[in-house]
Amino acid sequence: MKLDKFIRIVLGLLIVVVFFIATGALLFFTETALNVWDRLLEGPWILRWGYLGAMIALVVFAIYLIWRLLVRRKPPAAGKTAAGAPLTRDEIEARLRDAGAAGVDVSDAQRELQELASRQQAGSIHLCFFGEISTGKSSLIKALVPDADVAIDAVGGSTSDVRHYRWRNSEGSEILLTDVPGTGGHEEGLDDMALEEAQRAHVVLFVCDGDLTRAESRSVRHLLALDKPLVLVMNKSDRFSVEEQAAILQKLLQRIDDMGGSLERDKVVAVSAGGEMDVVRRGEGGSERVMRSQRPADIGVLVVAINRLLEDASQPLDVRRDRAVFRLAAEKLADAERQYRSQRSEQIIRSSTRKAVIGALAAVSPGTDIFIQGYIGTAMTKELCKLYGAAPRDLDIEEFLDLSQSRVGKALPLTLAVAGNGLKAFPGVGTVAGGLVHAVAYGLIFDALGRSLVYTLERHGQLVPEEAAKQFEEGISEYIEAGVRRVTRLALEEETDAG
Ligand SMILES: Nc1nc2c(ncn2[C@@H]2O[C@H](COP(=O)(O)OP(=O)(O)OP(=O)(O)O)[C@@H](O)[C@H]2O)c(=O)[nH]1
Ligand SMILES: [Mg+2]
Repeated sequence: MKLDKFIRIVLGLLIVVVFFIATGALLFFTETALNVWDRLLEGPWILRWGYLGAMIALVVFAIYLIWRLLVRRKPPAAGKTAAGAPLTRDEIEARLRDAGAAGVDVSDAQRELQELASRQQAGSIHLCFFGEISTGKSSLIKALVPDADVAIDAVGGSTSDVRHYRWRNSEGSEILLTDVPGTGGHEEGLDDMALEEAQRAHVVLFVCDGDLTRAESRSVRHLLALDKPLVLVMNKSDRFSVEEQAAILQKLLQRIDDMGGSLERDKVVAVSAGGEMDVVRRGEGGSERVMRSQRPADIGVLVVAINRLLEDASQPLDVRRDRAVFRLAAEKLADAERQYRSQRSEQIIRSSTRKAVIGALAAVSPGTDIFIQGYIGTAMTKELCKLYGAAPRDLDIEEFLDLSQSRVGKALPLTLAVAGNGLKAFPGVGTVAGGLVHAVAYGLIFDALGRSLVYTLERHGQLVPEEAAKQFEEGISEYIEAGVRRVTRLALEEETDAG
């Protein structure tokens, strides 16, 4: 109670003091301003207006500085088009130029555009047969182009690369049929190879041999999302009765509908590519011989569906194909950018960790704060943010480093222990000196700081100080365990260099 009253008296006195100071300041400034104004009135008009102009400029500059300091900057749009908006050639080329200038390896994405250019020049229509392994894609091509040397096998995975076959339809147009490896096999990379080729084609013939499996549904959904003109081909229909075939086709149409796609009835067809089968021939005297024989093919409806699609002028096949390739190039660019960022961030973290270790080795009485909140911490944070296209305010950087610093205290004993053990585990290190243990510990903390920052930048695309510091706190023991050998080796290198 007493204390409460005391505080109130002190506050009262404080208000009185502030009142006097404020009144004094007001009188002082008013007098000075009036004085200046009187003198300005006596002087030439140019001086008056120049003075006023300078005052306004100062106020505007001060407001600008405060705005920069306090108002959060929006993360840069970094060339992202609004979701769903189709990319144009100019957009993708501009992105490639920017990324290339920044040091990203854009060759994969560039190759897509070159391939597109050469296909545009050749002017042929590309049809890609796409589907799960062993559904009969190669057999369908063989049925369309009987002279072609197509690999067909009952054992899945008979097609392991991309091949193009020339087919002349009844109209006399030259069409390129693309055979790709079936998806869902075990060999790595083949699914991607097939999907990329499907994206490059004008039309995709999705081959299945019954109702869609879960994986097939996923592929079809993906192709529909890419706005690919599709024909759904149910092959091996010889295994089903006419009624069963009708039921399967109905089911397929229903599935496309459920996916939110639309496919006309004549774009879902049941065919039989034929394929090969073993036939047992009985010779004279009861001897049996197994012969390979060709099943008769029945692909008339497929040919009709293809011809209709190519004749349909409402389907701007070239425009849709180009767009799909631009999107594919953009995906490849995004992959290259991810890879570039991961390599560059590793370099940045390593070099900052090295500086922290060198600093700690040189320090007389080391303390983590001089590193984390000091020059090395700020420089690393800025560099990593810049790499991820984040433009944080200086205040955010400071806040992140402050918050992280307050978490270091708790983690330091553990870090020192891990550093000590790490050094002991290294062959050839004799008695472990305290300074070296500290240097490894600080290096580890830096390493963890950099990695947690990269983790949050990857997720948020900008520096959210609380998030990044939380990630640092939660992940520090894991990062330290993972980095101990690397950082210890680095510290030992530096120590030998220095010694
Ligand atoms: N019953 C029947 N079997 C077929 C038909 N078409 C193909 N087959 C058989 O299905 C098997 C696979 O045929 P492929 O043409 O190699 O299949 P694919 O889709 O190219 O296979 P991958 O290249 O491995 O993905 C072979 O044993 C063919 O004989 C058909 O219409 N009916
Ligand atoms: Mg094949």
